[in-house]
Amino acid sequence: MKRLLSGIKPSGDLNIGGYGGALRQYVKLQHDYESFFFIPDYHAVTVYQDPKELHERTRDVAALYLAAGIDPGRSTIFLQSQVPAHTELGWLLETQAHFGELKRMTQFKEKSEGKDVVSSALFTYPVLMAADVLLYQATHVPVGDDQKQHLELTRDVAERFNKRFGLTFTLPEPIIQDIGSRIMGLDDPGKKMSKSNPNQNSCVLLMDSPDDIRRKFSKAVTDSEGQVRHDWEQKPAVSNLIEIYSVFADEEIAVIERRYEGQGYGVFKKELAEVVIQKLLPIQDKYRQLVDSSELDRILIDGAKRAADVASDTLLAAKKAMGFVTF
Ligand code: ATP
Ligand code: LTN
Repeated sequence: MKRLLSGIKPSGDLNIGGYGGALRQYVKLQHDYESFFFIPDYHAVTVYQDPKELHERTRDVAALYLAAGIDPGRSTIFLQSQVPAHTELGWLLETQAHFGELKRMTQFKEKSEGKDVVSSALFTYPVLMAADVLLYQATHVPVGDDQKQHLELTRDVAERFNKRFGLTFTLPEPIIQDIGSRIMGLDDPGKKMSKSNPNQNSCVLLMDSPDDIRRKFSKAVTDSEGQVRHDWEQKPAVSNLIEIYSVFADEEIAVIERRYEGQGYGVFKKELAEVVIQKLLPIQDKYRQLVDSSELDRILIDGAKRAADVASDTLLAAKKAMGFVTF
């Protein structure tokens, strides 16, 4: 049986990077896998989150999962903090993860750079992520390119555990798509479009108004060549915009290049904005209907129960394998 697990942190307003790298894939893949989509709220608090904002954003992400097309009848949707097995297995796995390998994690290096104080949870973050995945015996994990290293660590920790204590965990494979797995900032194609980037013009949010989306794309950096051509080496900014177009229109890069041949960046950027707006408007409408509904609560409560059933079996197996007294 193929099983999928993935999640988006409620650490900021969801942007089109998270949509292209993760959410869009979730919606497609749920038809081919038994799927678990969760909200890693415990991961979000590895850096400070205002309590009121965390509360709101957690509901926002859940509502956006549904609005984008995740079907709660087919897939299990839940909050990490509602299933205590995550932190319990996280602790057990910390005994198998090495200090040195955690120190090499690029996300930790990036997020801790230049900070006077860094939480120890930010450091052990990838081990909790390993627990998220391994608890469900996930065979596949759809993620953006930046999470590849964390999944390699997940596999290493699982392998180490299995060797030492007997076969307990399934080794998961990442699913990283060719196009859309690394959407870059509109102001700087050298930096990943990120929820945590303070520059407002750098990212388009899923809940941005049509006018904001038009303004942000019209300000996006390009180059002086004037040709809509995909070439990451020579033309990273334009290539990024073409990839966003491809993700939102569900069209091949070559088709887009041909359509805008000889047209310059002005027309291309305008039409790109419209493609994104057309995709987002229905998602935004559904989000508004769902975000404060009791239906959302019901889906999350039900999802946590279903998730806990699966997770508690794996946790028990891991505890037994390690020699804990269990009843
Ligand atoms: P933060 O910036 O707060 O760390 P994030 O956006 O990097 O947040 P998540 O929201 O948890 O982190 O990411 C959810 C998923 O979206 C992950 O699989 C991640 O790889 C993917 N993702 C995030 N940003 C991008 C991006 N710019 N391009 C493609 N995929 C992305
Ligand atoms: N680390 C991921 C979020 C995350 C995740 C997971 C993704 C936490 N646990 C399990 C996939 C599977 C991030 O920073 N985007």
